[in-house]
Amino acid sequence: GVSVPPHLAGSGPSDLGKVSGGWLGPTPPPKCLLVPESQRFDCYPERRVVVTQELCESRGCCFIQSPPLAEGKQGVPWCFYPPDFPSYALESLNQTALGMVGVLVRREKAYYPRDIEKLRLDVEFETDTRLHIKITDAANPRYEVPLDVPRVTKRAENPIYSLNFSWDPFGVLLQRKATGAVLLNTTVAPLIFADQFLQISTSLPSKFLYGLGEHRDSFLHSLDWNTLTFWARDVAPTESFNLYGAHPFYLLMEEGGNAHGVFLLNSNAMEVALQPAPGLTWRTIGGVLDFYIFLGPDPNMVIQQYQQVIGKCPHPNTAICRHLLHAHIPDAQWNDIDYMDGYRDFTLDSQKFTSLPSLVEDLHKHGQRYVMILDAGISSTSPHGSYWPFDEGLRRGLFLNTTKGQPLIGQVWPGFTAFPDFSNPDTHQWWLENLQHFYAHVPFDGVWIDMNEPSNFMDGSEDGCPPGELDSPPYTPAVLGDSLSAKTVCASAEQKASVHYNLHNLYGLMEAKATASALVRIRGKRPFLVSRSTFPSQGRYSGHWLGDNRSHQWKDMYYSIPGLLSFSLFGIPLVGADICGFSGSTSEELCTRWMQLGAFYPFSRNHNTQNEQAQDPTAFSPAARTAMKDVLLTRYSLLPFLYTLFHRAHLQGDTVARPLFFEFPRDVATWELDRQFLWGQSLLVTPVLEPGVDSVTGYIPQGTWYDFYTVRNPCLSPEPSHPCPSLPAQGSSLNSSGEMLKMSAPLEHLNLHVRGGSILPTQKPGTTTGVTRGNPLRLIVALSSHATAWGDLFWDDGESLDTFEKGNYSYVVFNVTQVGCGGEGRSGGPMATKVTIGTLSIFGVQKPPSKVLLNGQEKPFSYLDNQVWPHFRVPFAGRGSPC
Ligand SMILES: *[C@@H]1O[C@H](CO)[C@@H](O)[C@H](O)[C@H]1NC(C)=O
Ligand SMILES: *[C@@H]1O[C@H](CO)[C@@H](O)[C@H](O)[C@H]1NC(C)=O
Ligand SMILES: *[C@@H]1O[C@H](CO)[C@@H](O)[C@H](O)[C@H]1NC(C)=O
Ligand SMILES: *[C@@H]1O[C@H](CO)[C@@H](O)[C@H](O)[C@H]1NC(C)=O
Ligand SMILES: *[C@@H]1O[C@H](CO)[C@@H](O)[C@H](O)[C@H]1NC(C)=O
Ligand SMILES: *[C@@H]1O[C@H](CO)[C@@H](O)[C@H](O)[C@H]1NC(C)=O
Ligand SMILES: CC(=O)N[C@H]1CO[C@H](CO)[C@@H](O)[C@@H]1O
Repeated sequence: GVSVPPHLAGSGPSDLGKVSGGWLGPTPPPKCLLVPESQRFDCYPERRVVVTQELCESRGCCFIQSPPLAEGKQGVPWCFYPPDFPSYALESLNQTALGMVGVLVRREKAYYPRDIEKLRLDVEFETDTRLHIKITDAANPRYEVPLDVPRVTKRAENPIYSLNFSWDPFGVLLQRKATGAVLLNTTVAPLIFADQFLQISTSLPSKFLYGLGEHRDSFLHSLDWNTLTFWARDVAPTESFNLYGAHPFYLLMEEGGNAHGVFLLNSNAMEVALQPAPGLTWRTIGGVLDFYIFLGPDPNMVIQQYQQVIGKCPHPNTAICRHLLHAHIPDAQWNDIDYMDGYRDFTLDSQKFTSLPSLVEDLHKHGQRYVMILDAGISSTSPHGSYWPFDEGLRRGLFLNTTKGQPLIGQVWPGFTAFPDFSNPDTHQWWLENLQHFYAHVPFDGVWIDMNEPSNFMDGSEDGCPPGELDSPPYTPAVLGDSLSAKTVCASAEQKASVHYNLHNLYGLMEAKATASALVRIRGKRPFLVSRSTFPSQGRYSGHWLGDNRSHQWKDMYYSIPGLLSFSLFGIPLVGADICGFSGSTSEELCTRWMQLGAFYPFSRNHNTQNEQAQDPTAFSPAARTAMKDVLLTRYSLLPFLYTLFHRAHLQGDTVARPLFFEFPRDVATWELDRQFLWGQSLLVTPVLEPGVDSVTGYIPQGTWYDFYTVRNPCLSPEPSHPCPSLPAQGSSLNSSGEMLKMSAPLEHLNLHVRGGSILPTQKPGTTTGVTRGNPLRLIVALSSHATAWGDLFWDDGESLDTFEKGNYSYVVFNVTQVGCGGEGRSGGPMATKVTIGTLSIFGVQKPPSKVLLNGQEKPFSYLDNQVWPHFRVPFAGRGSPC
């Protein structure tokens, strides 16, 4: 049975003094003193109240005051759960086809209103590496996020985990069979499941925890009493605030290098409290507790398994290489809201932007693209008498309503605005029609959707928000502004699928879904879309830029790397920050360094605000301009490699920009690194992130690494010339035992290293992706210490829909062994003939070869400084040998 703590019997605000029976005064009860500080789970998380002994004891919790910390700092909670705090008990547990179903019963009320007495527990052993645990109200349906997770029909046969329950109090115990590591133990604190307060805590097997976005933080989160809040919010990225998107997913590294991930599928306002136990508490104010747990065992596999649930990104399109016009390497012109008439979506400023249609036509003639912004809010006032988007949206009833059934009016850039309800399928049709009308004038190639948290310059609406438990819930997570309606719409706003309270964090996802499908309908090609607000599964529809950061701060540039890596974990590989920063004025040094880093953002775009120092390459000195141009050309030369990484992301959920520990999970030294990252398995990027230096210290994991510039040098001339132009001296490869190295990094230089054992497909860069794509391939072979190397290439036309599904692509595997090298095309189709290998460079060859054969025929070659580059050019289709 449940043991009822004596101090709870008959407790109520009126008999506080009595029930405490000896609590008041200096000595807390022994059971409270028994709880070590790191294990104290917060019983009074309300941040706007300084908890007193009375308040704490009214909840039946232990109160031990510790010295106050600096303003805004959290520490050991003063009010925490005693070990015997009442929780649920597991009453029955029956087998089902996929797992188990159980009943949880609470016999003792907790302290939030509408405690749910009886819960249903569903456990599904979905795969050998994936477990699904759901806890919900046994009697009444509750809001659930409509994510179409592929159904599993067969119970996992040999799970690599074992699951046990504690019956009373109820708790989940999850272990990795191979190591016995306890991944979850939820008996560490009581389970609470009230209508608007759901809380579950667990111990963690280590302190190496990542994910939990969107936040501005180091990649590795601190577990030193750190609370992260999830509620989509428009604010300049700031440490410890809830930001634009919500991703309740974490990845954790276990001792020995295994990894697991946990995803809570819940869209309500939420927070996660981390503590040094190490422990974690999920606290959400609605929905259900719906967990997916991924057992890896390596971090790459965790992310792949996560994407089997939330979905993978679509096929890449060539838009992964966009750049601002005015740069010497224009690929795409973007427009912020300035192109609009009065900042109203789907309009054109008739003074300054009359020529936009012909500009776009001109861009297209030169193989360039045009991408414009759309804001979520639709102007509700029409200075010209009529404004179709609003008038028609109103007529069809497509906007968020107030509780009185009127469109909710807030304020954004155009002034008063209504907010489209993207949870309504009719809104998708109306959105498509709006885009079609605009496309008829301006044939855009992609869209970036902004202000879709949704952002509102007013709190709630022009009339505020009505009283009630949606806008003023019993518990409000630690959101910026202390209110759910801070700089957004009222939580009580009505939407087709539910109340905004449940849908807020899904707004950007639902808008992205509508926009991506409209783009496909209009253009018949792969959609190009980036969104500011995001939620799990967003990667299927859009990429993400990391918001509006500051041009004058070096730390903003650093934070873009943790941001990049976190979104890789979230299954949104198309991600990048505004290069050189958005607001504030940049400097030449910062902008040069940022261009170098930004050239390796999967989504690479320079974006500035108005009335600040220009920051495109032409705004700077010739030296800076050259450095910027060089690094952008380097990016373009790597397009085939990057494109192939995106293909693998689409196919199996691989990451593109990757933390070092994904490749070296057993090397603990890599677990904290977030000032460097990899492209795929094999290209290490070590940017300079501080002013006034000409060197950078970075970690070089164990193995052979080659300096990228020495590697590519002989191969970038238009035709291989013989003998090759002067080469840098030897020493371009290094064998690391896994160490921090100081590397030269003058302003014009970005450190890039190619991992031994890899083959990178590259191309001579052109001024646009289109021009680049027409050039023959140059294969860079970086031999391992065993003289082997491997690489692959995916190639198609870069924009048609479903090329992979239709088989209209080339996929070539390159494999170098000690006996020779070969390539194998795994599939064909008309695109296969388009791949031509122009140059091959083999790096790390210890002595000159006697001859080089191509399909049995001897070919001339050059050898210098451990590099061999045969001279030939071969159109490559299907099986055969390019070398
Ligand atoms: C488990 O089975 C028993 C006996 O058939 C039944 O009474 C109980 O309701 C079942 N519990 C659940 C959660 O289905
Ligand atoms: C969990 O249950 C399995 C059997 O399913 C058992 O082998 C294991 O020892 C149990 N673990 C714990 C911690 O009770
Ligand atoms: C789970 O946590 C409880 C409470 O802290 C503890 O007593 C128990 O030993 C833990 N179980 C395991 C298997 O770690
Ligand atoms: C909002 O109100 C309009 C009428 O003003 C109605 O047509 C529409 O269905 C309402 N939408 C929702 C989600 O209640
Ligand atoms: C295959 O791709 C090529 C290149 O874009 C295109 O011209 C052709 O129409 C495509 N064929 C099919 C069957 O889709
Ligand atoms: C490369 O070729 C060797 C020898 O044929 C083979 O053993 C190896 O599996 C191949 N590697 C890959 C990744 O295809
Ligand atoms: C500090 C700073 O520059 N903040 C700005 C960041 O960008 C937003 C726009 O989204 C501005 O409103 C902030 O003032």
